[in-house]
Amino acid sequence: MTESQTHVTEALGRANTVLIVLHVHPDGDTTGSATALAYALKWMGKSVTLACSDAVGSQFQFLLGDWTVSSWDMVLDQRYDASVTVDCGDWRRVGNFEAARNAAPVMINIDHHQSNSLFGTINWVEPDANATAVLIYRLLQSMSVPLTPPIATALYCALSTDTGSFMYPHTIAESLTVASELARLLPSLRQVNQALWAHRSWAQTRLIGWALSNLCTSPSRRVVWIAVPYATVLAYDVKDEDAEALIDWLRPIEGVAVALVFRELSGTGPIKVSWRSSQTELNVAEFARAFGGGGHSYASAAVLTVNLEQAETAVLSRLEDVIW
Ligand SMILES: [Mn+2]
Repeated sequence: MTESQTHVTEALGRANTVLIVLHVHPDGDTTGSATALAYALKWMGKSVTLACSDAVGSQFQFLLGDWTVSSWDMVLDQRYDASVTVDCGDWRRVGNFEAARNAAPVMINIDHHQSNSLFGTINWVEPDANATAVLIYRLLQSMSVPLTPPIATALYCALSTDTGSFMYPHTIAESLTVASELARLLPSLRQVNQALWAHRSWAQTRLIGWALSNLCTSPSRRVVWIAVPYATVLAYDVKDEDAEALIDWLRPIEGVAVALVFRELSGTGPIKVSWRSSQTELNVAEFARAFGGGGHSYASAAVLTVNLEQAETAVLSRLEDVIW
């Protein structure tokens, strides 16, 4: 057990009331990690509240089990013994950092992003872990919390989604070992895998079709990207999570080293830029950091307050110097 994990265990042991914070635009990892930790702390006799600035999407609702997630205004007047952020790479991902810091004297930051800015009072960050869920799994094991089916479901789904069903290039063998332990405890592995991977809406399918027919590439075809205007999002009537999945169709293209998606988040900007790298020597977290974002060496994102064209020019020109 690392020293940071010990600090987390001690701080959680002392707390009777805990606020668990999911990151903005919650994904499978933050939702599953938060839920599993909530069940564990409840089993330990603690009072637990979950908070997030955005609603958990329909795709990940089933992970929440008995839990509901409060919006920030619902918890603003409350005080807790400790707050825990799960899978938040920096303070902006917390959604309402001010509120989270004021909510408790201790802020525990549990995460696996290499670019984590260590904003907590206790920071447990392990970039080698494939998902924050792996850290929660280790934490629960060390605290001898029984892995009930809802906990196993939450952690398995978190790990499965953060590794692209264990197929992303950074997936390590430990993740499959953890997944195998968790899978044993699931009521139905088939059902969980179906819910996560064997389902795509018509809206998303049409958006993917549009994106693949409008791809842009650098002369060497080592860089590939798509720019999605807000009008297109409206025309295809797609949800945020539908558009998020686009990049997974770009990264595996033959010979591609870097894939990018530029997406207008509303009619007047800002622009979300997502990077994916299939080569270990190309650390896309550094590119994202140059634009105020962050992430992993293989997957990163930033939000730019410029228009779509300006975002493309600024981001792509940095890549032109390195690979084109
Ligand atoms: Mn994660």
